Amino acid sequence: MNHLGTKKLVLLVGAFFLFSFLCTSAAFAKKVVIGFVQITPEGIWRTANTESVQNAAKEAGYELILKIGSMNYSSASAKDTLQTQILGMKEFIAKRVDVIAFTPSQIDGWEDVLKEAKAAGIPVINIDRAVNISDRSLLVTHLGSDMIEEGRRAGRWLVNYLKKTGAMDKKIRIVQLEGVKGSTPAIHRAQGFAEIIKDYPNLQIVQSKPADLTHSTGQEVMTEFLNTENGNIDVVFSHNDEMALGAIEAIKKYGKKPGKDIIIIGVDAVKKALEAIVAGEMNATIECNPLLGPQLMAAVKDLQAGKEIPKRIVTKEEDFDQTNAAQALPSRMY
Ligand code: GYE
Repeated sequence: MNHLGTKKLVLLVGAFFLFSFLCTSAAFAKKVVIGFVQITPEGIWRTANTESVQNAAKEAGYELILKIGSMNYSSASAKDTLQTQILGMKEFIAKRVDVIAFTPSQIDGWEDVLKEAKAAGIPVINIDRAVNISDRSLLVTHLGSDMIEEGRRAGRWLVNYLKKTGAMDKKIRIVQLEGVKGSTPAIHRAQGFAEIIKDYPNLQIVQSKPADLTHSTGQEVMTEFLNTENGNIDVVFSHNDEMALGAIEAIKKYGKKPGKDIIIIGVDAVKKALEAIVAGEMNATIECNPLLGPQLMAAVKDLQAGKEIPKRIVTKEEDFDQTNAAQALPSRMY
């Protein structure tokens, strides 16, 4: 080969390598697309959760398509919300997104659509609320809180508090503000709480009803409880802080002192609940961390890299009361 021929060959090989480098480099690589089936926002927690997922996707350089359940999320519209969510997942399957992330509005009813996703070869990550399915291979992983344990933590907190304040020899009348009917937080938190208090016959749940995880319904249902029980209530166990904050208003309107006349326990540990604890109007909140975005994106990254992912990733959480709420307040983002 003469000198010119060698030069041409070097150039050609160089161009080939440059081309293949560009094709695999970030600039030319196809963006990973994540379809996220979310629940209609019911309060501060959900908004913080959605934003965490959106921000983390942006940071990771992934495209995120968001589908929310329906316009209104309540026990009355639970079936519709579930149907809208399932349709959202079907759309993602038809679109052939790279990964589907979802949080179920209802615990049951997911097996068929998850089978469709599996058949289409689309990996599905369940975040936040767990689902009831018989075939765990339909999910890559479940990332989120252990909500049965959250219920137990609330029960344990109450038992310790009653022991500490010397009230354990009395009959304790508890009312429960439940989450949306058929939803994981409602089912699991009630289950965990009941498991703990069953060992103490003086602790009795006298009223329990869904208040749909919202502030306004929490207030409404608490007013109803106060009226039917003639104010004779010692403890409110609320499946989230939003409803607990609504209950605080109902108790004040009824003429009683929340946090003093009636013990109030919530779940989530949102800023407003920590403030209510510091103000002495609420007694405890069981943290449920909504900031799942970074962990979700880390799982997607591992998935893309073909790494093994644990079938269950449980988020780390704390309990807050008078002893530590003020300390946590300045860094609470939501
Ligand atoms: O506790 C509540 C929201 O699914 C864990 O949903 C979440 C719950 C959270 O309505 O505030």
